[in-house]
Amino acid sequence: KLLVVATGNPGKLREMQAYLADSGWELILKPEELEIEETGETFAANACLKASQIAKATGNWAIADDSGLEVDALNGAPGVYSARYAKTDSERIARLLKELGNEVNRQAQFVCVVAIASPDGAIVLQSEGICRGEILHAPRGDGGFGYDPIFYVQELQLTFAEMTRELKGSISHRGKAFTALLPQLERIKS
Ligand code: ITT
Repeated sequence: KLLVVATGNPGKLREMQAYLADSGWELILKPEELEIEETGETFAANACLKASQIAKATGNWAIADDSGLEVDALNGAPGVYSARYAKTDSERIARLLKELGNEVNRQAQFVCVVAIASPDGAIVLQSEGICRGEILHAPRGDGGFGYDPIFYVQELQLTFAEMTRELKGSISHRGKAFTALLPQLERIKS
């Protein structure tokens, strides 16, 4: 069966494709001109909105990911506004570091909600993953995307940007959401 990957973010797309590679679904990319406005106030609402609307618009099954970084000392910001926080990844990182300043509480978490919609737009599956870490004072590493260079995982003593995709995927918010989702996605296919 065909599954439309409903994202316009190349970094996310690479990770989603890796998780779905052996799922047995035939992946197709979302048409670039199909853009869904994220009007929801939660990751779950936006993931469902994107999956549902892309499924309806293409007449196929669709999978969407809504994710972001919640910083404890900023009361959860940028949260669902992580993509809209600034124009480029380096400007997003610069803004976050400026807002956080010399705050000693650097605790934060990445959150990811993945949603699957059937061709009629009904949401049939949803899965959430959370990964806790700390915000560094300066970026480290050049892998990954988004806020990865400032997100440090104490247990591994590495930022997400210093990890291989496999290592990041074994502990990340997106990795956890997909690990829970894949067996159920398998069931829908058959
Ligand atoms: P789509 O909606 O088209 O999928 P988007 O980038 O707009 O792409 P979101 O609205 O879900 O997606 O925004 C998520 C933002 O959170 C993303 O742009 C990154 O800045 C950040 N983000 C999410 N997951 C991340 C990860 O694994 N590593 C680093 N940053 C991440």
